[in-house]
Amino acid sequence: MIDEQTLQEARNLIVEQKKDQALELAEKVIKQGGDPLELMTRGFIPGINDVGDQFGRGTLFLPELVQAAGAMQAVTEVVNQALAGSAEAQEESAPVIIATVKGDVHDIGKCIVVSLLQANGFKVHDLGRDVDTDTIVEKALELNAKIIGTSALLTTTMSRQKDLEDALKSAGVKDRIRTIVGGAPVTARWASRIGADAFAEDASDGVVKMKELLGS
Ligand code: B1M
Repeated sequence: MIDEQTLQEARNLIVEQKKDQALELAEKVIKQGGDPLELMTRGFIPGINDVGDQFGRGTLFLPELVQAAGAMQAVTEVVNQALAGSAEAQEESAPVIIATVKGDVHDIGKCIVVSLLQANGFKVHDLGRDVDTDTIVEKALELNAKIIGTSALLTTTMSRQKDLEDALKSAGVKDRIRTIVGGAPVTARWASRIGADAFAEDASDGVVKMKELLGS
């Protein structure tokens, strides 16, 4: 368990956009044997969520949001490297495709999901961010993927997840490729409304749901 004071410090450093200090803290905690995922979920993520809330209320502006995102991205890389270090041998299973949907450049959460999946032995093909539906489907077919996971952070880009369901149906492969959706505005209700096979609340839930989907 990481102590509350350290978690609070991690949170504050993101809110205050102190990238170098946030990096130092991440490296120190991981070196001391702290759980990188706990540092992320109980420290840095609440920090960036706080930034998002302030941005939404108009008490913090785009340049600060960008700075805070830069700090968040830097610590995410350190955390992801630590997660990758603990990765088990990758399974010889069919690969999983992950992407942030077209029109959306938010990829911090998606990258955490990818790292945690890899740490759990999944063979992941990360297509990146701002990826159009056709590319996702083409890649899934080319790699014979069993699961496609998409992330959407904007209410305006969530509809791309529905487009993907439609595209899989049109290609006649909806029954053999499972889909999982995630991202801050995405809910279980949305997943069921668009016909996605699963919804994941966070990265750990993503791993659980992927395992369930592969087993079904
Ligand atoms: Co933007 N942004 N942003 N932003 N941004 C939000 C999403 C917003 C809610 C902020 C706000 O207003 N309160 C708002 C959206 C409002 C809406 O849609 N109604 C918003 C806006 C408006 C915008 C711009 C339009 C701002 C502008 O330019 N005027 C613009 C849009 C750009 C675009 O995409 N076209 C924009 C830009 C940016 C930055 C580039 C500055 C930066 C992103 C940098 C990057 O990602 N490389 C940024 C950031 C950082 C945020 C907030 C503050 C934080 C997002 C984040 O990284 N969270 C965000 C506010 C918020 O979400 N609270 C906000 C931490 C991350 C770990 O969580 O991504 O939710 P998250 O991922 C979680 C889970 O959701 C889940 O697991 C992850 C780990 O726990 N998950 C999955 C996610 N995907 C999954 C997939 C899965 C499974 C689980 O399986 C496939």
